[in-house]
Amino acid sequence: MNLLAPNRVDPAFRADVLAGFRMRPRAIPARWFYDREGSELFEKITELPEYYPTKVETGLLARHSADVAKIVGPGRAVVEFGSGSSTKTPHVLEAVQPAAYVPIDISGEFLRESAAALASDFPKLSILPVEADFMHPIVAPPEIASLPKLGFFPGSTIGNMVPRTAVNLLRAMVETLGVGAMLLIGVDRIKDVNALIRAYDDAQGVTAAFNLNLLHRINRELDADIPVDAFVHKAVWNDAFARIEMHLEAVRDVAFMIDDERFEMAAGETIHTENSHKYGPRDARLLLRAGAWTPLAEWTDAEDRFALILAEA
Ligand code: AVJ
Repeated sequence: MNLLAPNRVDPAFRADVLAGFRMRPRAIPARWFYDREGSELFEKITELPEYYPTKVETGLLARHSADVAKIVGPGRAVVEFGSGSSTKTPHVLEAVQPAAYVPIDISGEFLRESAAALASDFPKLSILPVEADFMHPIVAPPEIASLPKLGFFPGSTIGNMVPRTAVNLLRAMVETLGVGAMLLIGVDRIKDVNALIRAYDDAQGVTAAFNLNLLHRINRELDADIPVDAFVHKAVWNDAFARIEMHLEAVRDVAFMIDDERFEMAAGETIHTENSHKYGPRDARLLLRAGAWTPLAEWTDAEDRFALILAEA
C-alpha cells in the first residue's frame, strides 16, 4: 500500500488495472510498465545480449544520420515521442542541426534528467521538454510554432500498439507536426521466431522481472495484495497477428484484493501485458501510408532485423 504518497497514484492507472482484471482474457496496457523500477529494468533489457533492437537501431542511427540529414535539412524542430532516457538522440541532433529539440515523455523525472544531460552536450540547442502522454494530442511549445518539424519515434514503440491505434497515433502526429513535417521512425522486423522469443524471454530473467514488476507496481501504488510469486512470465509469438505477446500466468489458484474488489484466478489463467508487433518491409510502409505519412527512404542492417524509415506528411 502506498502510505507515503497516496494521492500521487495516477487515476488512469487504477482505472486501467481494475478494468483489465475484470476483462476476459485479462489485459493491462503496456504503458503501465514504466514506473521508476520498470524504466530501470527496461534500460537493463536494452543491454541484454538477446535484445537486439536497441543495439541495431543505435548502429543504424550512428551510420545513417548523415543520410537522414541530407534529406531533412537543418533548422527544424526535432520532436521526440516517448523520449525516455534519450540515448539515441545525440546521433540525430548532431547530424540534423535542429533549431530546437522537444522531448515528450510521461515520466517527468526521466524527462528532466535526460534533458539536463543533453543540454550539457548541446549547449547552444534550445531544449523544450513536454511532460505528456503522446497518445493524446500534444500542445507544442509556442517557440517552435513557425519551425518545420522532424518527428522522431525510435525503439519500435509503434509496435506496442495494435494497427488501428498505431494509425490513429500516426495521424495525430500529422496534426501535431503539421503538413510538410517529416518523421523518422524505428520499426522492428518479422524474423526467426526463436530469435524473437529469446529477445523477450532472456536467460537472465530481466524481461521476466520487467513483466512481473507490473504486479509489484499494482501492490505498491494501489491497495492490492497480489501474490506475485504465484505468477510466471510468458513470451509467445502470435503468427496470425505478427506479434510477440507477453503474459503473466498464474501457476496456482489465487485470490487477491485490489482497491476493495476481490479477484480470483485459476491456475493456468493469464494476464496479457504487452504486444510487440513486427513489420515486414511492405507492412511498415503500408502502416505509415495508412497513417497519412509517405515513406521517403529507409535504412536497415545487413540481416534486416530492424528498419529506420523517414517519411513525409
Ligand atoms: C519499448 C515497446 C519497444 O516491445 O521491444 C522489451 C518493450 N518489452 N522487452 C519492445 C519491451 C519487453 C519494447 N518497446
